[in-house]
Amino acid sequence: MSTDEMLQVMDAPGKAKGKTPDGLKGDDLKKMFRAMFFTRLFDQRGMNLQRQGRIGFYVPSYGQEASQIGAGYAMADHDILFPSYRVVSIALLRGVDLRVLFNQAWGNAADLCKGRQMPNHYAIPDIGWTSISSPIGTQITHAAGAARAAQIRGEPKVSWAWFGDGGTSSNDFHAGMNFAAVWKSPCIFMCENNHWAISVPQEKQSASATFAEKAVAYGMPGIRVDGNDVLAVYEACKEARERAESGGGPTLIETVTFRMGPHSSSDDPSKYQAKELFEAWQEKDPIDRFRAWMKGKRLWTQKWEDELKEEMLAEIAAAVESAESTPAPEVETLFDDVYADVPVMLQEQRATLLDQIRRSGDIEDTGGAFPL
Ligand SMILES: Cc1ncc(C[n+]2csc(CCOP(=O)(O)OP(=O)(O)O)c2C)c(N)n1
Ligand SMILES: [Mg+2]
Repeated sequence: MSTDEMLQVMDAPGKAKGKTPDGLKGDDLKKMFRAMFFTRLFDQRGMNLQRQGRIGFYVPSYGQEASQIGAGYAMADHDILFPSYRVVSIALLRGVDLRVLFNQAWGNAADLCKGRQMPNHYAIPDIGWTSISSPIGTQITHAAGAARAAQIRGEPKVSWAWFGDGGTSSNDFHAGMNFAAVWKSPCIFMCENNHWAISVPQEKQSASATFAEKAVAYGMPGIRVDGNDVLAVYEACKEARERAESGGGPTLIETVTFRMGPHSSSDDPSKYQAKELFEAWQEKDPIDRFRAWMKGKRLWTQKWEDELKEEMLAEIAAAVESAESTPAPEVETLFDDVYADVPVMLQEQRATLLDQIRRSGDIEDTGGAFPL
């Protein structure tokens, strides 16, 4: 397939265009739908919590559920993940306890990141999920390095990096793509082309006709896939993973999708995005398309979805309650984990801070939303 064609299994309304990818049974398809649907509900709750002033920041992935779950379903449990801040879906697909995710949103004492990362910047070692890197594109080189390390050690792991259309403008995109291609390392580069880098449209980001074609110059396959078609994304990713595992080297996959929401809870796309554009993409909502396809195969009923929704909302509510009622980390933990022996200067700062808290009762809560 050339890099300007687009792989599709479903057509836009959700009718079959190609055949169902090999190896996917009814249960697999239901699990994929479940994870996409769960992600939408989780994101809605995350945004609401931010609007209610209960968490400081949230990044939704509205519209990108198929682009992510198609990849998530193609990966092995032992693979190494370098997601972006816009990916929570794969944690949901992998059955991560929701308290892990909401503890992170609150940055409370039970948070695996100990309250030191922005919300949505998860680190989940149990599933090979490395800490989210905020500077755009940096996870691309991390993934290429981890893939090379796995190759040297002879481990059958594949490394996956997620980044956006904007991420392809970073230095790290060049360095990571080049490095992985030269060494033929087992790395899959998932470029989620959601058409926006905050308010910068895709056409102001790159002069290439497609993002997939950038792969050609590095010497690796570039696949362009309908990112709102979960089966097409799965097919492309499964093939890329087989290639990576068998020594065939890296692949760049461009999933053509759309950010059907704000960049983050601090953004308002109505300031820069035409309403018509959003409406046109709403017609291609990946969950609606997959639902229609599943219905055609008699794998979906309204009753099943209603039951799923009830069960998921209850699970979310319980995790929110648990995270919100867990206290913040002790202030002195701020000084832990960097040095085995805390240097004198930091010991002094810690003493000053604790003294201030003793005298004033607490530290000042600066509150407010994050800027990005
Ligand atoms: C090096 C760097 N520059 C700028 C930013 C601010 N920033 C945060 S997200 C973002 C847009 C990224 O767009 P894209 O890569 O398309 O990913 P998307 O947010 O659309 O998923 C920018 C510019 C940053 N985090 N890091
Ligand atoms: Mg983008």
